[in-house]
Amino acid sequence: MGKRPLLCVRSIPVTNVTEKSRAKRGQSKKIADVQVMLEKPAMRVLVAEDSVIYQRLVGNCLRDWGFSPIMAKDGTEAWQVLRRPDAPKLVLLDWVLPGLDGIELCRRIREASSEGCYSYIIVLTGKSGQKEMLEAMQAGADDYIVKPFDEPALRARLSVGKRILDLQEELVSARESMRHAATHDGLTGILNRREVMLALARELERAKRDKKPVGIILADIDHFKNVNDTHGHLHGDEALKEVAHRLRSRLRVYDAVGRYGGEEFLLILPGCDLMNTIIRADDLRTHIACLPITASKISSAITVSMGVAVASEAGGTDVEALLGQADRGLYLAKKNGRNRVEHLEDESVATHSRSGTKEH
Ligand code: GH3
Ligand code: MG
Ligand code: MG
Ligand code: MG
Repeated sequence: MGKRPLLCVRSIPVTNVTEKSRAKRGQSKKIADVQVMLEKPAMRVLVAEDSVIYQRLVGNCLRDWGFSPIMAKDGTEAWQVLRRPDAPKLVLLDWVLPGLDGIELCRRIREASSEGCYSYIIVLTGKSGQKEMLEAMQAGADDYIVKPFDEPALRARLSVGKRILDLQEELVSARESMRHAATHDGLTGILNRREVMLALARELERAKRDKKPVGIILADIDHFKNVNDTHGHLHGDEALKEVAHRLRSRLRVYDAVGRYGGEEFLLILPGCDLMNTIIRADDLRTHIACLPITASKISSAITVSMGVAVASEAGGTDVEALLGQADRGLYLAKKNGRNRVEHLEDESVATHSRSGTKEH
């Protein structure tokens, strides 16, 4: 295999066109812009290399092959880049480097690697012995190439690394989608029942520890059967999505909302005492009732009834007792005319309530 001269001016191949080179070839900017948007960004490669000659040689090769090189001239600089959250995953390490050497970098990368975050390491070195190769692989390298290298060989090994990293990215995103599907409601996108119950149990534990209250709201759409019967199930689905959206839009980051049942929602408001919980529930109720829900050219006026309950800062309230209290509040809200918020102290008749303008 013929060796290329160490330093040369390279032409940019068609597979790695930049906006500038496209313009040079007379393509219209508009088409180029669209293509740039569709192309996946070039994979970034960290190159730890102290020789200026090899830095330029490897850098030029990588750019020609559609990669985006990030150069580090010593081991310390390389490690700084690798510790960033957006560090390149494909890594090309010289062995002998000022500061940390390539083998130490391999060890550190492997020690620091977390789940779903694999780096593919190629050691590119002048050391040609089998013993050294074994040492590098045992330190965590995935591949080993001896300098001076053949370009096609380096390109081939880089494409293997890229293929493995692309595959890993697909697996991670498939796992994330599965995790999301298992914890979220498919229709509304909010937490599913199991997950919102787990969130509630967690919040109660935390509140007990921090001696803070937790408010909950059980919200149920009024006469939802009528909505389905009058406008069809598809409109009903859209209404459910919109109610979930309106509920979610008013939450703070540490609040949670989940689909508790068919047309019932559970909201968790950490740190909210009874008065705050009632005020926030009434704000949500108004936010849903104030504008009709429109989907597929059909508009329907949707209201919700709500029962609230609060686990006090003294602790000792369990999930079941809290939900039972909110459920009794909800029952009372329905009984008292719907589109309203109720809180029922114990099982007595003492109530706090807020209601909308119209009764149903
Ligand atoms: P109330 O004010 O007493 O709560 O009356 P309601 O009609 O809302 O209550 P009911 O329990 O009689 O009916 C609930 C309805 O919610 C019936 C059911 O078909 C509908 N529902 C539950 N889940 C879904 C869903 O995912 N999509 C649609 N479109 N409807 C649903
Ligand atoms: Mg070196
Ligand atoms: Mg219901
Ligand atoms: Mg209902």
